[in-house]
Amino acid sequence: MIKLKFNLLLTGIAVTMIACNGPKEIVTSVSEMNIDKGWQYRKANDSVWSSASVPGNVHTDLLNDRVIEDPFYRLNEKNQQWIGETDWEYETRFEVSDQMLEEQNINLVFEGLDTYADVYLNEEKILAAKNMFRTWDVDVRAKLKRGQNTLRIYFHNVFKINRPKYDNAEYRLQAFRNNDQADVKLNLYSRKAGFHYGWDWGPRLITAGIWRPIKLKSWSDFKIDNVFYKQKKVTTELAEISAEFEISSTSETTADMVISHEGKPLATQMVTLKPGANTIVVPMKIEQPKLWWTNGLGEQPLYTFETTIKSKDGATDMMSKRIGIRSLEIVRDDDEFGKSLYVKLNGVPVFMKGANYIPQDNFQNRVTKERYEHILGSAKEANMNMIRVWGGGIYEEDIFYDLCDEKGLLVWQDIMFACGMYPSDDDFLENVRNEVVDNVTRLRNHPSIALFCGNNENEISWYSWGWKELYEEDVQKQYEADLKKLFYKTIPNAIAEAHPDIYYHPTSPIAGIGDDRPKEDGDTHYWGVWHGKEPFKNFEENVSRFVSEYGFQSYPEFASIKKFSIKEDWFLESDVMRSHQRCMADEGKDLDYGNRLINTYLERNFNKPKDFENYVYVVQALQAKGVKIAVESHRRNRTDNYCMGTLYWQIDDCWPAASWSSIDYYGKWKALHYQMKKTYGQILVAPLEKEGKLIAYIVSDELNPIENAKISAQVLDFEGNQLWSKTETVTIAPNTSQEYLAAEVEDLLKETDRKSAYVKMTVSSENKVLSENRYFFKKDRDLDLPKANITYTAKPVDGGFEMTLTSDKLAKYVYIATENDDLFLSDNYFDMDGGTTKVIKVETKSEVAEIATHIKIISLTDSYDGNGDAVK
Ligand code: BMA
Repeated sequence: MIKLKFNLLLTGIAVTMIACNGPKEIVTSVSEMNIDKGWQYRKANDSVWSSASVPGNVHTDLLNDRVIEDPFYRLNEKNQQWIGETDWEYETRFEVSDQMLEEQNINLVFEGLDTYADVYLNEEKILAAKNMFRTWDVDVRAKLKRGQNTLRIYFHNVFKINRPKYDNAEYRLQAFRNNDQADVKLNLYSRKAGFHYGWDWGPRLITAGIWRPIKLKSWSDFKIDNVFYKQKKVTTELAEISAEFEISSTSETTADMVISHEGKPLATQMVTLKPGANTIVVPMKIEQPKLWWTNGLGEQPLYTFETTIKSKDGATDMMSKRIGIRSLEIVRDDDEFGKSLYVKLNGVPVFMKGANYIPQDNFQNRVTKERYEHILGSAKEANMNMIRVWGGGIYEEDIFYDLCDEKGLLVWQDIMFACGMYPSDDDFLENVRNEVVDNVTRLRNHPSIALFCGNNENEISWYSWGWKELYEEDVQKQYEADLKKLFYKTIPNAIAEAHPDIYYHPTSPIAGIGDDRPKEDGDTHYWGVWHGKEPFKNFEENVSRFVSEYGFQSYPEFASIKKFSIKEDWFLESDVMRSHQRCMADEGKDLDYGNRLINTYLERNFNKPKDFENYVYVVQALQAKGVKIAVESHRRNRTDNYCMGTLYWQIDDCWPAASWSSIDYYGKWKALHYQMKKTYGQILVAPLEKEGKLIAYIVSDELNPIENAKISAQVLDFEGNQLWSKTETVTIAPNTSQEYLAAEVEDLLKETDRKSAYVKMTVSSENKVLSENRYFFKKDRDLDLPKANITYTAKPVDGGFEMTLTSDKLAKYVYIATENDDLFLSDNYFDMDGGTTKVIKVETKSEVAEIATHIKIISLTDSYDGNGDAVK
């Protein structure tokens, strides 16, 4: 038997075991070789090969080769459509040693092929892959040669394969269309990320290639294939865990199995393995476990369990996995309002604050660890505790879930289906079943995984978007039966195979979708604001048990726009700006639909910005304003577990464009993200004007009461004079929302009027401000805002500098603009009361003097002069 160096299989990135005990010399009979070198690619059957990067895709290879230009720049995407309509080939050579050939098992494992790929080993076809989300594991022992072997992968263009399926179908399938490409429906037949075909925030770039690693795995004797640490019962006293292993063995053998944590054995068992697949269950008990909590409620302790299995004759394998110990339940109880949908973590109902997440790039190989760290770190920073991995993208990389585990972010994981009708023939169902088992097995040990959801909007689209009416009754019945097969049978059964106890949500939204289910049952997507042009105020009347989607668009800041466009593009109707705005109507014919929606709201709320640069600034303020109203309503309504979650659409972008995101493609926080950091705080003071009264609600996500807290309300004029004030000492009730202070608006405005004053509310405890909010009685457009003069001083501090801003008068949406990428501000787009100062921490490696040359500080009144023509 060949003994190779210890090859650690990890889900975690931090290896507790190694950190605690120092590197160990462990041998295992399983070896792994990455096939990532020497790759070449070519247009199918071309004579010339060029070098390729693996993992990667054909677009980034062509870009490296300078065959194409940056697809995100200006209109480049338009003339790159041929790439997706072409067949491509990839090839490499790798060496196989005599030693390896002596192993009893040798497999090639393809972790991600996009999408229809015929794989040839030494010119013999070994695989016809047809699902980018699956892992393909092929026994190649008999096909490998001593010395050099050739691996060639032929990628068929998806249209060629899908077209006959589409043409020969019994009935036509529908898909959400947001660009002018009718063939987007063809994609329903392939298991490939929906957004590759374009979405209402993303370009149409149909990739092909080896998008995840290829590994050659060899072993003799036995191999641990995977483990599931099933948490049977978790309390603060005891965690009862059943460690369930799948082990492949080549012969009948007995071995010692030891599971340890930080070098200390937790469970030891003698196991008897039979040839083939074995399931071994090891019960484990952990006394006084440190429980895993979501961001804001506690720590995220993670346990790395290391399992070693060793037979008498010295064969060894080991596996290391990191888990978090917690109990998690999705509560779906009938109650006085309908049927709940909330997370109970370690026995406590927890309100979910978060966002929807889309892939961070059209080209997955460009999403570095740093980019994951930035987006998920920003989610944590903005006090989120849940991220929804939306169904039109990808099952994310391991690093994504590792970071969610570390940051206390629960994951609402969609299965990859979105906004479409899908086929349900046996071959398709079997393909999906395998995809689901692969991915649930990969993800099930992460404490961050909260639930699996069958799809995004596949039912609402059928029942409420007019699709059902397109068909005769018999087809309607057939399709409804097909939909049930896929989302109520195949998928939940596949999930249960790998993770029997997790909650499965068949579709999002599940409530109010036009079928016969009640409105108050589970989650809703509320798009009355935006698509429905309803006023922001309507967010207040459209609160459901869990609002899993809603949002409002904005543009990236001007410095970001400059990166993908040139001066002549800087107006809304330019070809470039239109092309970077994908929210369209009438199958892509109405290019100005998205911008018109923005402008409808802009005109309702703000003065007309004087130029394009100010336009993008004001639109960010507009987005922040709208979503703030939504989140405050959702959080105010958490009393009695009525509304227990809010996930705005969307945290990130896959390319630079107008979209609903709170962080742009280049990683810059928009006004919305800064706003969410405040509005998602553990304590929120949320004012509401109702029936002549201004009411202060305090929402607390804390699990303990806060005694002796102070709530104060001040009426201020725009010069900073206090016209009225009231302070009360209160106990803030835990994990709920309550009304604490109420005043007649008439009394508040005795000495002033709605246009000239506002109410500032502050909640503090032990001299620490817990939440601060301002309530304006009129829309920004109708306020008598003075021109504010803002000055600043700066002093170097560790890691950057500190800016102290002073404003003589009320300044709204104070925006510190800079073109420097290496710069992160602790706050931006904030309000300043008249005659006050505010300190901002600026993280940067640059010198103050350098930044000072191009920093620009403006507030709302600088954005208009009455003659603006940016909004048309
Ligand atoms: C939701 C999402 C996406 C879409 C967004 C904005 O319904 O599920 O399909 O991008 O709306 O329109």
